[in-house]
Formats: sequence, structure tokens, C-alpha cells
Amino acid sequence: MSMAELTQEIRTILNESHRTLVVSHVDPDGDAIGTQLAFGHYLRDIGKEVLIVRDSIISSKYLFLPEVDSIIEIESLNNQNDFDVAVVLECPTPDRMGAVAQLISPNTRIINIDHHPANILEAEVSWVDTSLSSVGEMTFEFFQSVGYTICPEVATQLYTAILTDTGRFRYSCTGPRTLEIAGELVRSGADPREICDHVYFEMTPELVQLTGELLHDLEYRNDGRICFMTLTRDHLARTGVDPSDTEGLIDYTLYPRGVEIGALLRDIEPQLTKISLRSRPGIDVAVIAARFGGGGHVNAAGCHVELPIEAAKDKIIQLLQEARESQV
Ligand SMILES: [Mn+2]
Repeated sequence: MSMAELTQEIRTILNESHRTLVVSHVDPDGDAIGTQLAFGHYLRDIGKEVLIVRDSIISSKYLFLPEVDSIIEIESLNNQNDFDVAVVLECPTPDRMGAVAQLISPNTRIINIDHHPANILEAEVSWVDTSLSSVGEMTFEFFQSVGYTICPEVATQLYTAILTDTGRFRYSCTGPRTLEIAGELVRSGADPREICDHVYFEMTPELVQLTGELLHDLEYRNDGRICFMTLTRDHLARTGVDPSDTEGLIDYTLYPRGVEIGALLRDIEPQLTKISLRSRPGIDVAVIAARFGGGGHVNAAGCHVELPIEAAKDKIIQLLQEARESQV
């Protein structure tokens, strides 16, 4: 089906809806939060009852977003499941929704909108396009196809989604259309300077301090082609930094010249390590994450391993080396 057909099908289901749930993934990023808010705004504008629900804390850098308080924490709902439609954003698998998945009943019509590869979510309509930079970009295309006029609030939400998911218009998924859309959003009231400052230039002094420590302790392997950053529970306890505010730290692993693959390892529990991966163009880290049941994009992926942090490091070194040897 073409984009035009898919967006019209989505429009039809939303027009028929009475009570819509808008969901995205756990540990939400700018794309997840921005598009949830934008869809919520749209649905309210067309006169629909809508609930935007989350399962995780929202990073403080996104609290500037217009209407961010309209995202309800799952705990404050009493297992309601009378939603006739669910808009599921950025969830390649049902478990990415976290506990919010429980709000979806067998009678709920699911609209699946995503740009991740290997999306296997079962839905009445699935619009999955891995060529697009972000669900923010897809949401803009949807709004345009239904003739919805974007207000400054929605422009800010979608600009934030696209800005963050493209790594500030840097990743290779940033196409001419992405930049045209960004331009349209600025025309509709998004302020590039203000949004960029909120997301990237308002770190707490504690986070800046922690970043300094982690940069000091970066580890290099394979002649400097692999870079590891290690974030422990001790770091967080000592500095008082909330885990939800550590999303951008991984980016620093690709700052050093010569590094091709960067990894951030965090010990969620003594026996459970979260691994985030980043790579230069031409190196696929999604396949590595998939080996551990994780996923993501070619140059940005993640997974959890049931190993202590040091053992997880050894395992990932071995897999990164194998991947390097087969790809480079
Ligand atoms: Mn995304």
C-alpha cells in the first residue's frame, strides 16, 4: 500500500474511534514523546476522547514540551481497557509498550506506525517505513495527507521528535524531505534555537559532572576502533542523576577520532546489563543487538544481557569483533 492509502486508512479508523489510546515505548525518547503528544493533540482537535499513556519516567529535558502533562502514568489508571482504537508509535514488538500493552483488549483496533526494522506488531493497519528518519516525520506526513493545520504546539512536538531521532539532522536517515518538513515546522511555529537548547544545552550540573567522569574513564579496544563507556548504579547514586537523563551519554562514544563502534554499558541489576550501541555508517549494530533479543536501527541499537557488567563487556567485545571482521 502507498503512503497515501495507508494514511487514509488510518484516518478512517481514527474518525470511527470513540476512545483512543496513544502509546509509545518504554524509556521514551524525543520521537516517542513528541509524536504521542502530537497525535493526542490531533485527536482532541477532531473531537475524540484520547488518553496518552506512558510506562516510564520522562527525561527532564523533554518536560518543556507543550502539553507534556497530558501524558498519563500507567499506575494512575485502573486497568481500563475500553479503548476501541490504539495508536501504537515506535513499538516493533508488543513488549516495547511495557505495561501499557495491558490496556489493549482483543477488541481494540490497532494502528501501528513505526520506522524500525523488524516490526512484527500485529495490527489492523501497519505503516512501517524504515526509510523515514522518525515517527515524527511520518506523523507530519499523516497530518499533511489529512489536511490538518499544524499549530505552534504540534510544530514544537514534531520538530523535537525529528531533531532528536536524526541526532540533530546528522544521521544518514536525514533526507531532503526531512529538512523540508523541519522547515515547514519552523514555519508553523517551532523555534529551532529554543528546542535545541532545551534538549541539549540544559544539562544539570550533576549530569555535566558525571559526563566528565565517564569521559575520563572511556575504554578503547581494537586499536581505538571500539569505545566503551561504563555507567554504574554507583555513578548514579553518587551524583544523584536520574537514569532517564542519561539518554544522550552514548553519543560521546563516537566523538573520538577513529572510533567506529561505541557502546554504553549500564548495570540495571547486578546480573542485568543494558547495552546501547552506536556505529559509523557501514557498520550494522542492530544485528549485534538482535543477538541478545534487542533491536534498533543500523547505526543505533540496544539490548539487555543477563550478565554482570564486566562479563557483558567481554561478550560484547567478542560480538563486536566478529561483526567488525564480517563487515569491515
Ligand atoms: Mn524513532
